[in-house]
Amino acid sequence: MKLLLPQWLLFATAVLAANLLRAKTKRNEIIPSTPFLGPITADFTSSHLGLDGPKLSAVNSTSFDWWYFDVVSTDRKSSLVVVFYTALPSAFPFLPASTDVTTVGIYIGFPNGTTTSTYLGASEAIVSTDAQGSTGNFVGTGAGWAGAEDDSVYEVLINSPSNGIFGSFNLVATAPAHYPCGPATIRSGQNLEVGPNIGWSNAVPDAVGSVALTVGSTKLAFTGVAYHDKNWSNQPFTDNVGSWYWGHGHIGGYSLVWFDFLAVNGTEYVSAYVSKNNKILASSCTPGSIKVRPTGANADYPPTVYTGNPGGFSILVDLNDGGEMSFNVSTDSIVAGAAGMVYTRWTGVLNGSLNGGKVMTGGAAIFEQFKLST
Ligand SMILES: *[C@@H]1O[C@H](CO)[C@@H](O)[C@H](O)[C@H]1NC(C)=O
Ligand SMILES: *[C@@H]1O[C@H](CO)[C@@H](O)[C@H](O)[C@H]1NC(C)=O
Ligand SMILES: *[C@@H]1O[C@H](CO)[C@@H](O)[C@H](O)[C@H]1NC(C)=O
Ligand SMILES: *[C@@H]1O[C@H](CO)[C@@H](O)[C@H](O)[C@H]1NC(C)=O
Ligand SMILES: *[C@@H]1O[C@H](CO)[C@@H](O)[C@H](O)[C@H]1NC(C)=O
Ligand SMILES: CC(=O)N[C@H]1CO[C@H](CO)[C@@H](O)[C@@H]1O
Repeated sequence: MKLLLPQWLLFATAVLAANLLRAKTKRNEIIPSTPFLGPITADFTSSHLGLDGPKLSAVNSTSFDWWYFDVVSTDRKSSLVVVFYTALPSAFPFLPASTDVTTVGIYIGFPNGTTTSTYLGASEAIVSTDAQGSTGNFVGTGAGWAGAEDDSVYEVLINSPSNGIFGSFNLVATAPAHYPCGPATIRSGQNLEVGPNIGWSNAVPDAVGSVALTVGSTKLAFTGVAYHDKNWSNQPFTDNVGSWYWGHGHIGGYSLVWFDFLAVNGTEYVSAYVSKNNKILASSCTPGSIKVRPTGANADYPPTVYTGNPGGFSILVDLNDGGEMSFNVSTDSIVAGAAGMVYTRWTGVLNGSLNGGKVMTGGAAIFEQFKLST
């Protein structure tokens, strides 16, 4: 029997169903600027929703959760990194001394080589999760972000009169989201630990980024290779990280994200990601699926706190179809860092080659190294 329902009723039912689903997928969380006193829990398992949402039940003084956005200009001369931290220095020691859990970090690389870092303390953070995307307001800083529910576009806004920083940073995704061990779409129940107790989800592995900022009397406007992810843990960062190499870049239509790290006991953990034309070619945490090693000067592996900064990195990635990609990146400009070079972030040139074929040159990358072992 055929049910004959008026068009308007069908439409109304569809709208109602969509709204019910929305109400279910939308969640608001308020993260105070003071730490929670007591034990918290971290979410290390994916569900079909909430990829970019808060991952801690609350933030205490030994846990962290943050949202990271970056972009390097196509000519690699300018860069911008904005991190929305919910963490104290007792959990992530590379933060400036502060008693605020909710802090925005703004790191700017100007075309003349000058770099600046600015930290803004928020009175609280309000983060709402909508399906796989999120939107955050770090109250009182004038800074926040807004993301689409499918992670396809993000916008970071800064309006900080006290620091003279105003403007926007837009990201239009060109590569599908992923978790440490696979595409974000495949299934729920994936392990979100990129290494023991270090959670990672990568909502935007690659994007076209557009920056329009005013910093004091300087106008900084550029487009480039952009990215957004988040990290979290229920334990202090240095309890679990011996060293790590992380970075992302774009070359010849390929989007690359690398992660290769050593736990404090020396065990290596990796995550490989390559996509092209919005199609994932590699997304794996299988040991050996990616190998990142320092090159040039100070290419000692494993690195220690005493090792100088390397000249670059070589990155070998196994593709799902059995092929292999080789990339080299050079440490051209330091855009952020901590004393003693235990932490350094660079921008540089990315070259790449598929199955030993013609070398594609002149890509842009932004990448970092932590080396905390003695
Ligand atoms: C924070 O939570 C973790 C995980 O439950 C717990 O081990 C730790 O002791 C807590 N830290 C503080 C300072 O209460
Ligand atoms: C580089 O550019 C920044 C931003 O415009 C400016 O503040 C700084 O003075 C410049 N530095 C030099 C050495 O010209
Ligand atoms: C290092 O720690 C991890 C996680 O606790 C464990 O699985 C691994 O076996 C340890 N490796 C060594 C060499 O002790
Ligand atoms: C990339 O290729 C260019 C052109 O061949 C070369 O000059 C440069 O050194 C290469 N950079 C890296 C990181 O391999
Ligand atoms: C990377 O550098 C290595 C060592 O110099 C070289 O063998 C390889 O061909 C390079 N690959 C690319 C894509 O530049
Ligand atoms: C893989 C990973 O953990 N990535 C992020 C973790 O935090 C650092 C520091 O903010 C970011 O640079 C990484 O993108």
